[in-house]
Amino acid sequence: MSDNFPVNGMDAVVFAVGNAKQAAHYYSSAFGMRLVAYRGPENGSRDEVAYVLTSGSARFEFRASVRPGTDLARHVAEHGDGVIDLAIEVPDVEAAYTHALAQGARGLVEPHVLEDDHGKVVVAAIATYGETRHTLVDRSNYTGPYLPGYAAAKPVVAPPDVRNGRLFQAVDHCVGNVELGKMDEWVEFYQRVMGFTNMAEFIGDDIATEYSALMSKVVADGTRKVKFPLNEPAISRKKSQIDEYLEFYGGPGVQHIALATNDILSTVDYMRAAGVEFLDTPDSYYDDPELRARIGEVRAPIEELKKRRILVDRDEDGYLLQIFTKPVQDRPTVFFELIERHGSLGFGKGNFKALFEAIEREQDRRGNL
Ligand code: TYF
Ligand code: FE
Repeated sequence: MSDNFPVNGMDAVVFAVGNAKQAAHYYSSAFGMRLVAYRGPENGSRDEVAYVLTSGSARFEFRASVRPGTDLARHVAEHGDGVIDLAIEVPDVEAAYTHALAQGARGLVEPHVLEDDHGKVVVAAIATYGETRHTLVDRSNYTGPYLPGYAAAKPVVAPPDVRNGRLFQAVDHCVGNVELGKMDEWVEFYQRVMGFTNMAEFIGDDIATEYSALMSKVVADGTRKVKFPLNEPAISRKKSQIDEYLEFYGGPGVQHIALATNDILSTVDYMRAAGVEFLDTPDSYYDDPELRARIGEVRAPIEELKKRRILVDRDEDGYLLQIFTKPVQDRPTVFFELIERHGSLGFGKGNFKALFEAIEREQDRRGNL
């Protein structure tokens, strides 16, 4: 099968925030990330600062405006802290961009070359849901810390004292929330523009009306390195968690970023000790004999998972361990997932009920009707 839109993987998750200096500290101290690059007034960026942090192959950039009246300042005023760009690494930016536009994508930045002493990077950008974009990046001829215009930076805190000195090693998937009735349009967008295909896991009407108040489908590239679940609200008794997001974010946007770890137990311990809040799971989840029978043997005793509120799911390919943070900014919008996969390619279908009940308890605490 010919691939009109080959991808190498996620390049970066770019956040617009009110205070990038403090965000860089939080993601260093609580997520164990390593500051690698900086851009700001000191090196010719008049209006914006940017801090770039990595953990394995995962790369986050935090951008903030240093003066009023910029588009970044407007974005943060409107949406709060959030994700503005899911940048994708591609082998040929020009070809990917041309194909995307021919398939009806809206171009935001024409392909162009950025250059400095470390080499060349080719970038372009297309629009996706809400104000979110996909920058397309080819950094195969570049050796600098991030992009031309960014200077190498020194870590702000010591690396976490865990195996490999990091808490996670990759971005597993990035989830978008879109408006009621729009999920299928965006699924179709990724199929048409990027040649992505539907993965088996989805939340349809049946599950939605029973307890989740959302519908969800997953699209992925052929190699499954880039996975984008898409959610839309479903009509339900109470306000859907997706409606709550859309209201507080002010439109569609990125809901959660899942981070792949190979030691979820020590990662959760570290992040909790650093002050990150995770969704709670009732004891009944772990004491349920049906769950115990279904998940069988996993690499850690159930008691250890229960202590940390880590969820388990098993399917025909294997199992996964996962846990979700509470929203990480003032608005009930963006949150993170930690996921440790042992064969399973899924998203924790067996946990949807327990997870959505936990999210709803948090919604109730915020006064959701
Ligand atoms: O990415 C997923 O599909 C899982 C489950 O609002 C999920 O992490 C789906 C929707 C949602 C929260 C989690
Ligand atoms: Fe997820």
